[in-house]
Amino acid sequence: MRRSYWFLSVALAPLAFVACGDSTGVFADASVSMQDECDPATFNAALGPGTCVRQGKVTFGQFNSALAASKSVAEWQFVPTALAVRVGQSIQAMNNGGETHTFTQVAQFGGGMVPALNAASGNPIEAPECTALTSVDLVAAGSVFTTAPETDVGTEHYQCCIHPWMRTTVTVMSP
Ligand SMILES: [Cu+2]
Repeated sequence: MRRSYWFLSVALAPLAFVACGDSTGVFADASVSMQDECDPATFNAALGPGTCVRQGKVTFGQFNSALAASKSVAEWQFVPTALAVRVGQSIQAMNNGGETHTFTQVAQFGGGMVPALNAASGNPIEAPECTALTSVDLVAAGSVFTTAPETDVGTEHYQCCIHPWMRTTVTVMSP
C-alpha cells in the first residue's frame, strides 16, 4: 500500500513530509548529481583562490576551448538530464564537482549570471529566475540543494545559473 500511504501523508502532513525528505523509505527524494572536472591549479589561477576545490582533470584552457568549440563543456553536467518525479517529491541536487553550481527552476532554459559564459554557450538572455538568485541558492562543492516539493503535474526545467548548459528536464507525475 505504498502508494496510498504516500498520498495520505502528502495530503495530511506536508511539513512532516518535508522533514522526512532525506530519510530512506517511501519518502526518498529523487536525486541529481551536479558534476564538473575543474583542475584547481589552473582554475584558481585564472578565477581566484577557492574557485575549484576538488581535483578535476580539465584545465581552464581546455574548458574554454571546449566551450568555444561546442558551446558546452561535457564534464560540466547534471546527471541525469531527464528525470521523472511525483507531486510532493523533492529533488536533492548534490554538487559532486569542484566548483559552485546552482540548481534553479526556470520557466524556460536561458542564460545565467556570468555574461562571458552566456555568450560562449549561446545563451545570451539570462533566465529571469537566475537574475533573482541570492547567495543561498549557490550550491558549494560537496553541498546538497533540496528543491521545494513539486506541486503540479507537468514538465519543469532546472539549470545551473553559472554554467547554463547544465540542465535537467523534470517530468512531474501525479502521486
Ligand atoms: Cu554550474
